[in-house]
Amino acid sequence: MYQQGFVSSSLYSVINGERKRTVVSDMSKKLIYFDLKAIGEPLRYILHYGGIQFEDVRISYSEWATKKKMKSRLPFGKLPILVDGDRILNQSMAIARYLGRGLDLVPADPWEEAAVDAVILTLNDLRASTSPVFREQDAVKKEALKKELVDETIPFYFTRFQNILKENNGHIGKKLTWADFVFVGIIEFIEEFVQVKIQENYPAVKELVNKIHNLPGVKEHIANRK
Ligand SMILES: N[C@@H](CCC(=O)N[C@@H](CS)C(=O)NCC(=O)O)C(=O)O
Repeated sequence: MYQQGFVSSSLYSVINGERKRTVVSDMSKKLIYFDLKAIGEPLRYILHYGGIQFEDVRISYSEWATKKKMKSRLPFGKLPILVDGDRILNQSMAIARYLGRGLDLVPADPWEEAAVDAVILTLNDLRASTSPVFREQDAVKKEALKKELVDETIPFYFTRFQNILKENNGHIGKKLTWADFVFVGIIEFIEEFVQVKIQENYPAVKELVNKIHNLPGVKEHIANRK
């Protein structure tokens, strides 16, 4: 699961070397991502909720574009990554589950564990289906794609997600899990990415968003973020 060894000499030193000028602490955990919410923000929510000391490293696009060496030495050339001591983990969902395990945010029951995974993987299917809307350059075609998303795709998924929340007392699983944080963060990402409103049409979703936003650690993070 962990990229141990892979990073111990090359990547780890590059990541740290790149940031040496700005590092002000000796925290062993770093979340490295762009200066965006997108798929990084749910990880920040979990880290802040857990009271985990970490360095929230934000890479600017200009930095990314000019530092090809950094990209080439990442496990798969993409962000976010979590640096934990001398180990590096890529893939935001894997990072969320890893952080969640340390915070008792992964269901103990294997079926429950898989069930929350399934919801998040399904939400990620929906997220992937929003990319054509974002990328389309032709205004008329873009509008048609967005209409299909708003009229068909989002209702298809979100009536089902809402039922899951209702069955579980407002959570994705039987209790608060890593999946709740990711669910909220990814919905916010979709809303911003393709300029759609989801929360206002699905009260159980909005309730979960409010619940996560008001958790200790997350609340302060949101109050302080740009
Ligand atoms: N499935 C991956 C997606 C990673 C990904 O595509 N990251 C994008 C930013 S959201 C990236 O690094 N883009 C820069 C590039 O590809 O050069 C995850 O969830 O971590």
